[in-house]
Formats: sequence, structure tokens, C-alpha cells
Amino acid sequence: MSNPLFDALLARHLNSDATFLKLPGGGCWSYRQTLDLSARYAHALAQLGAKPGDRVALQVEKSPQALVVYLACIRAGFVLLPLNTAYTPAELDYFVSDAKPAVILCDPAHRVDVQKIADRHGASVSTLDADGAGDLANLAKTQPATFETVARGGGDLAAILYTSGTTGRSKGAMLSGDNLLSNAVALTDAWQFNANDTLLHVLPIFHTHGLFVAVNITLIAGGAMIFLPRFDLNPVLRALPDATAMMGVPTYYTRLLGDARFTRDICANMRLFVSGSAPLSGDTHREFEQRTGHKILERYGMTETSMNTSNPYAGDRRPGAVGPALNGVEVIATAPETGAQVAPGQIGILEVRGPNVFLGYWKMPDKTAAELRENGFFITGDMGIIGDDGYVQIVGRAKDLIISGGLNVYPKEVETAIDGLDGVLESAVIGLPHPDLGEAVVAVVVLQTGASVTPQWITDTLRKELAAFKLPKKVVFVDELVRNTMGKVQKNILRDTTPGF
Ligand code: MCA
Ligand code: AMP
Repeated sequence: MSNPLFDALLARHLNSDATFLKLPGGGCWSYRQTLDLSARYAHALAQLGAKPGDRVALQVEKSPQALVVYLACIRAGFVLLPLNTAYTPAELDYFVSDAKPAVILCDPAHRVDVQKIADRHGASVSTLDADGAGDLANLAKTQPATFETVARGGGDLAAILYTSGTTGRSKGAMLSGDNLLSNAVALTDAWQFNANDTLLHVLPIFHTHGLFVAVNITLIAGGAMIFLPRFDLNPVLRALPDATAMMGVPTYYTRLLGDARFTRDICANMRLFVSGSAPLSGDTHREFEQRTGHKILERYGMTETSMNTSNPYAGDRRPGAVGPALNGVEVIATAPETGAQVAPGQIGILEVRGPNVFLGYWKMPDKTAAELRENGFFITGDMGIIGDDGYVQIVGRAKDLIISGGLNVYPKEVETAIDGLDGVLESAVIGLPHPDLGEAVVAVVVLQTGASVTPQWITDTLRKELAAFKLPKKVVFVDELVRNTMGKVQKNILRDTTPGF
């Protein structure tokens, strides 16, 4: 049965005793062990009601077992729907109502809340905790360790990843098996990943960066991963001497640089540090090189496209640039008003075309048509300059987006939540430079006359509705919001005048 994603990522590892995962307690999982478990999980998910093409929603803490759910989905043709563990029940309810998964996997601690959501939308629920224990693991134990691979075309849907939208409602980016595979192949090649590599894996596995970039490359190369539950300095510093590569958001690298134990010696075995998801400052790039002798390799991607450009592995890794387009990917810059391509060196909106570009937004044909041109170019909303040599430099965003510690926050969503609070007249949410997170969310709020509301009350009340990473790190009260003659709030002025961090 043909299933190109299974064939390329998993098939040849089925009987391999090579190490796939190295775990914090000292344990190791071989490829064979991991794949045997993925067969059991595939059976278990099928027993819970999932059929090929059905969505399987996954909102659980990072664990090897959570990763196995992804592999099980590949084998059984389920569409993985990974969700940030920070999402509140209200946010989860939206994703479930939109994507209609057959199965929702959640932490046992959230089962009661999730069951109510599942009952409303006709899904079944099973559990996995941070240690990989739970109902799903128990059910899997009773299942066979072989599984007849389900046939899937390369163009079939493999995953849906929700990304927030400038107008509020999150959009489900539909990624096919070929989208994932083409990007994984291009990156494995570009970054020279091989079976001798040990990737220090500290990213969450509910985003493209930690899931598809990190994991798929390792699977293609046949390497190993030191699989840590999260980015924490002590375990990372302990693990670094045994790793050859690491991927992270800029915050990981600034945190490492802030620790005197992070030295050239500790990186002696390393061959590659990759950064992405948010801009890496030239200062961090240079300081990192001085400290370790390594030039961080910065690349640029999006949920809708996976990776688009990368600084070269062998060649000029330029601070402040994200490198040329990856093999097979086209990147152009266009004028916002006309959509015409601008000359090299001119600022334009970056557009991307290639086998990496997603199929469209789930059940949102209008939004898909607005962002994905008929000629195949996806309009990223990032402003950039492409030089004569093809190197791309990102200079800003045409979309109103804040990237905080590598996580996207759309101001509109936070403004809508704040504006709905008692005592609030209106608000503007902006991103301000933050020493740890790169940018942090700040709310500038106008209260109704006579309202006795505190910043703390605003944050505490929002917490019930919004994932904690979207909450303002600072709430500032003003008498009025500065507007232009058209009545539009001038966020650039607010960014200049609001006290920062
Ligand atoms: C956690 N908090 C945050 C963030 N993370 N607040 C703002 N921005 C954040 N990124 C809040 C929590 O809600 C909590 O709030 C408090 O900070 C402490 O939480 P904790 O989990 O302890 O924080 P942390 O461990 O310091 O986490 C920060 C982090 C993490 C390590 C930077 O957010 C992280 O690993 N980020 C990487 C995200 C990522 O993988 N991005 C890739 C997606 P409270 O105390 O109020 O409850 S983008 C992508 O995939 C595209 C395709 C690409 O190009 O890569
Ligand atoms: P997401 O929607 O979470 O996939 O985030 C994608 C966005 O992250 C892009 O549109 C960019 O704005 C930003 N991004 C990703 N990589 C980089 C990078 N290396 N430099 C600057 N911005 C980046």
C-alpha cells in the first residue's frame, strides 16, 4: 500500500535497533521500540473511532508517547491536529467545533472539561499525561505491535495546524504529506543531517518548528534525539556535551548566553545551532559566535509553508538575514499595492511558492483565496528585502502580529477580549521589545469614566479566556488612544510612547 510519508520517514526503521530517543532519566528508545509502540497506538486510536482522514486532536504535555501519536497518525492515515497545551477550554472548544476531530487526546487532569467539549461535538476522549501514562497508553498495551499501513496519497491531508488570524478567528492550515516530506528532505540536505547526529530536542511538539522540522529531519537522517520535555537551562546545559545539533527560538539562545556555564567547551561536540520562529538579533548572533565559535544558522518559516529560506550550512551565515530560498522553494518580494514583484534590494511583501506551501485553510475558502494566489504564491505578510544574491532579510510585518518567545499573538484577539471586560472603553495591544522574549504583549487601555479597574484584574480576568502566553505582560491606562485623521489607532506612536521593559 502506498503511503509516501510512511515510506520516507518510518518504513526503513521498522526493524532498526539504532537509538531514536534519549530520555532525561537515562533511558533510550530504539527505532524498533518506538515504531512498535506507534503500531499499538494506531490500533488504539482506531478503536476509539478514528478512521483514515479523521482528525486526531492532541493537547498533551510533551512526552515520547505524545510523539508516538504523530507516528501512529502517519501509519493509519489520521490527520494530526496538535494543540498548544496553554489553550483554555474556550479556545479548545473553537478548534474542536471547527475541525471536528474523531478523537481528542488530553491530559487526565483536564478530562472532565474536555469530555464536555467532546460530547458537544461528537468526539471521543482519551488521555496521556506528562509521563506518557493514561487511558490511551493502557489501551495501546493490549494492541498488536504490527499495523497494516493505510494507503495515503502525497497530496492527502496529514496535519492541520491552527494559526491565529489578524481578524480574530484562528485558521486551520492544511498540510499534506508532500508538504511535510518535501520540506524535510530539503532541510536534511541543506543542514547535512545524518545518522551520526544527536539533536537536542527542547522545543514543544505542537508547532511546525519542534514537530515537523526537528522530528522529520531526524527520521529522514536516521539520527537520534535527546528528547527533553521543555527548554530549561540546567538540563539543557547537562545535555549539550552529548548533542551535535540544536534547534530553538532566539529566547533559548539569549538565555544560554545569560548563563556563565555556557562555554565553548560545553559545545565541543556540537556542529549546528539553528534559530527561527522569530528574529534573531545581530548582537545575539555575534555574541554567540564569540562565546562558542559557532555561527547560529538562522532560517525563516511559517506554519502555512514550513521552512522557506535558510542561511547556508557551508557558506556565509549572515547576522540579521535568513538566507536564500531552500531548494525547490521560490521566494519573491512584491509591492503591497499592486502585487508586482519589486526590484532586488527593495522592500516588499514576501511571497512563497513551492511543494512546501500548504493546501489552504480548513473550511475557509475566502481566507485561502485572499492569501494563496492562483499562481501558487502564498502571501506571507512578512516584509522583506531580497538581495541580488538571493539572501532574504526580514525587515518587518505587514500583519499586525506580536511574536513573544517564538509564539504568535494577534493583537486583535487580545483587544477583543479586553474590550469585552466591564469598565473598559477600548484598548490597543502592541508588542514592545523584551530582553527575554524578544517582544512582549502590552495592552494600552482606556477605561470608562468612573471605572475602578486594576491592571491585575484585567490580566486575571483574561486568563479564563485566553492562553496565558497571550496575556499582556503589562497593562497601561491612558485617557485616549492616539488616532490618525482616518480614526485609525496609531500603533507606531503607541509603541514609541508606551514605557517598555
Ligand atoms: C510561556 N509564557 C509566555 C511564553 N511562554 N509568555 C509569553 N510568551 C511566551 N513565549 C508564560 C506562561 O504562560 C507563564 O505565564 C509564564 O510565561 C511561565 O511559563 P513557562 O512555561 O515556565 O515559561 P518558559 O518555560 O520560560 O517558556 C518560554 C519559552 C517557551 C521557553 C520561550 O515559550 C518556548 O519554548 N517557546 C517556543 C515556542 C515555539 O516552539 N515556537 C515555534 C512556533 P503565567 O505565569 O502568567 O501563567 S513558530 C513555527 O513553528 C514557525 C513555523 C517557525 O518558523 O518556526
Ligand atoms: P507561525 O505563524 O507561528 O508559523 O509564525 C510564522 C511567522 O514567524 C512568520 O510569518 C514570521 O513573521 C516569523 N518568523 C519565522 N522565522 C523567522 C525569522 N527567522 N526571522 C523573523 N521572523 C520569523
